Amino acid sequence: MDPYQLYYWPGLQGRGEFIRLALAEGGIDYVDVARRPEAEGGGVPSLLRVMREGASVPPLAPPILVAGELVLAQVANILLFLGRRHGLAPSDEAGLYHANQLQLTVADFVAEVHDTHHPIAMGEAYETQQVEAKRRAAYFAKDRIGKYLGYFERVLEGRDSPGGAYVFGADPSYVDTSLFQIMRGIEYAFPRAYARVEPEVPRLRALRDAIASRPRIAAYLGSPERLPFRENGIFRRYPELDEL
Ligand SMILES: N[C@@H](CCC(=O)N[C@@H](CS)C(=O)NCC(=O)O)C(=O)O
Repeated sequence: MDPYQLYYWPGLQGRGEFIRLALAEGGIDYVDVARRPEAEGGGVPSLLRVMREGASVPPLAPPILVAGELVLAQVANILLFLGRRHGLAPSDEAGLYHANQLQLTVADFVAEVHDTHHPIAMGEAYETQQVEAKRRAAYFAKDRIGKYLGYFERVLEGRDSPGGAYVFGADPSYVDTSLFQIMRGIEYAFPRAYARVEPEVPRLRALRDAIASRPRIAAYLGSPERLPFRENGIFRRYPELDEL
């Protein structure tokens, strides 16, 4: 089978990173198409092309995964597909739906993080909506980081078992790689707010560290494909939004 094709805005981690991390953990072959040069069929034009004409059910927005004839969008949906196919999700029905439930909760969190710097218009610069962003971010930093991370900590607490470093036991799933990403991301974007929550989430911290030291993840994190967090993605560090 041809390698999967991932399409995502080039030059940033963004939501594409949740897919890249799962692909890395699974040792799954893929081409990050829009990161290739335009002259080789990559770049933004390749992404726009697959959105316009690539699918029986067209995607609204990236990330997009092409698997043969199948064109899939929505992070949680793509991960469900990869998780089932590549052993990155529980194999029983309840486990699979629970993985999806948790990933959808990650997606809700990601949307809230995004809205701290773009509360009004996603297509306009942060600087044009800074007043609203400050208000939105103050609420997010005060209430929402603790609520979401506290929730994921409770999920892990309920699953405490001698053999289980990960959400579903001894083997990591795509939910674990996603939790790794939000832990790293929130610490980057909201270091002060995160510092207040950190003591309350020991299991999440242990999970983050366990994922970081997985051999394939460690190799990916040390590779040029792992772009740094910066002020063009979901997790942005604007100190004025991280005031307590
Ligand atoms: N819920 C979707 C959100 C997709 C999304 O918002 N993608 C962003 C990039 S991270 C985008 O390009 N949005 C364009 C738009 O919504 O107009 C997912 O999880 O995949």
